[in-house]
Amino acid sequence: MDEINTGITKNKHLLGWIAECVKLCKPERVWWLDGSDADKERLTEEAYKTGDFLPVNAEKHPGCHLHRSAHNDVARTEKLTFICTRDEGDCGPTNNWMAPSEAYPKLSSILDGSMAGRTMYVIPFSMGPIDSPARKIGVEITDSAYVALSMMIMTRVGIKALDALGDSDDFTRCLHGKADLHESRRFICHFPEDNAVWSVGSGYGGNALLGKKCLALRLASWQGKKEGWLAEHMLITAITNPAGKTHFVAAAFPSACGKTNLSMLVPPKDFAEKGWKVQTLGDDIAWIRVGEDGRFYAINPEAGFFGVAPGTNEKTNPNAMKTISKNTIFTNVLQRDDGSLWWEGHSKAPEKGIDWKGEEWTPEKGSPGSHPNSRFTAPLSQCPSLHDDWETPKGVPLSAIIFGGRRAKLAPLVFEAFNWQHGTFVGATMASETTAAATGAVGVVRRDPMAMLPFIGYNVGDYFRHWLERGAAASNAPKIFHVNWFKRNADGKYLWPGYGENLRVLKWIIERCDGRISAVKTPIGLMPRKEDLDLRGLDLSEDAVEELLAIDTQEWLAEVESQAEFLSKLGERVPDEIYVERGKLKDRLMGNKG
Ligand code: SAT
Ligand code: MN
Repeated sequence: MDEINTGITKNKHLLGWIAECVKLCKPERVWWLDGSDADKERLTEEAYKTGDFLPVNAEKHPGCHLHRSAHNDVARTEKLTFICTRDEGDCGPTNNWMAPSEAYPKLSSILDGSMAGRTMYVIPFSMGPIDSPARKIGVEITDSAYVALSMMIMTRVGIKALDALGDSDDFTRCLHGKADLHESRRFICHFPEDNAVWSVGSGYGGNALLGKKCLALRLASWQGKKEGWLAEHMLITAITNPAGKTHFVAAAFPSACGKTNLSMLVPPKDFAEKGWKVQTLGDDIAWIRVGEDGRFYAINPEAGFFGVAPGTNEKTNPNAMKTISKNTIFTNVLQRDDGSLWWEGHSKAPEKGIDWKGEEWTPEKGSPGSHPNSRFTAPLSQCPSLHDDWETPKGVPLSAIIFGGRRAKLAPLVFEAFNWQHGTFVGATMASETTAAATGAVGVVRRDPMAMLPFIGYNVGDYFRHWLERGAAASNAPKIFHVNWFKRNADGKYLWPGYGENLRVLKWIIERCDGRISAVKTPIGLMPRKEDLDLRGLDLSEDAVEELLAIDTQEWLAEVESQAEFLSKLGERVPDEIYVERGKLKDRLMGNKG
């Protein structure tokens, strides 16, 4: 059998596992990624041969490539995602469970011979800076050149990861095969007890770039529970005030709710003039440990952005536009006649083009030209707003954790939790309208604890317990807040302008962290008064501000009932503290002292 870059490791655990996978998948060739530029170039050529990459206008998009996925393979498929623990109780009610004894044979039979005539790429990678004590090594096997090249952007790949691994057996075994991409043969299976992920039948990001959601959230959350840290679906950003003081904050929003935009926020003009600065450290995942000083320290385990293209433009996110101006893989966007790329919300629609399905498109066609979950994959290092400490081994200290979602009603613009336990309850019961990042109905309100519903790799009750314990272990835990940029008025119009203006809310948040501004106690938490928010220069009516900060007691009482219904489905491991907080919220709403 043909082999490329053999001999780059002597690690017998790794060699033994690769030999097993070769025996099962029967590829024509094995290609070990060494992570060099030359390797990347050869692999890119290969991706053009296999059709994984399509050429784009190289003047407008230097170093960029277009990928079109199978039409049935455009988002994460949560229904086909499984946690395979020996005991079903450890998986818990929010995940699909499959016994390992069922999963291994089932996926083996699909993978058996599935790489015949194809290349098996072996990708050693690190999640987290190589020199960080928090980093984890994985090795992904895949038969997709698109996946291999995406991993080279999203993670730290090659010899450096192998060197970090040395002779150790401590790496995540990530086996990915496209097989025939048929949904009836698509499974994304996690084996936390074996530190392994097997994924078949999909080439889509979250299903196939196994370092991302599979390793860095589902398996990492399990490992974090055992080792005393948190793996969270959070962006990390740095906010510096005119006095030069920087606060790092992490924020958890569900997929496609603006984490990338918030992490790259550009301050409104008057804020920028005064010296406010926002810098980016990550847009999707944070690994958080309690430091010796009792603060929470966060690293971004990723090295790239896998962001939603539609809606991204010079106004909504100029930093993202610069980040993706070169060396970027675009998936399922539209191609104009001149080979340049376009998506809904990019700019004026072209008169015609080739849509994400590879078909001729005109605006009159009535279907989107780019898929609503079309994506860009770009290196973090290209982000103009990148913070200098983005790779600092011990991570950055967090002042605040922010939860948020899309809610047309109910949740006000911002509130602060009374304390860690209350904040954990706020995160545990948060809800959001669904988006195109996962298959299924869009726009339906669903509970999404800590924006982690699809990513908690173990029993959700144990996860809440872990949150409570981590907070208790930190003498200086961050303050917890909840935001909602998406509240609408009776006519269905957004009340808040969003984007750069969100800094006005972040300003209140960090002033709270500094103890420099007061808040009013309301039944749901601590809130700014109208005059506490810096809204100068913003064209917002008094009524709108009032609506944004309003709390409708009847709606909230209904919310508390709906929270109870949700919690009742989560099983016996939900800590009492969560129920206690719910009871207190209800009492406060009913006018009792909380
Ligand atoms: O799951 S992905 O990482 O592909 C995108 C998302 O849903 O956040
Ligand atoms: Mn995400």
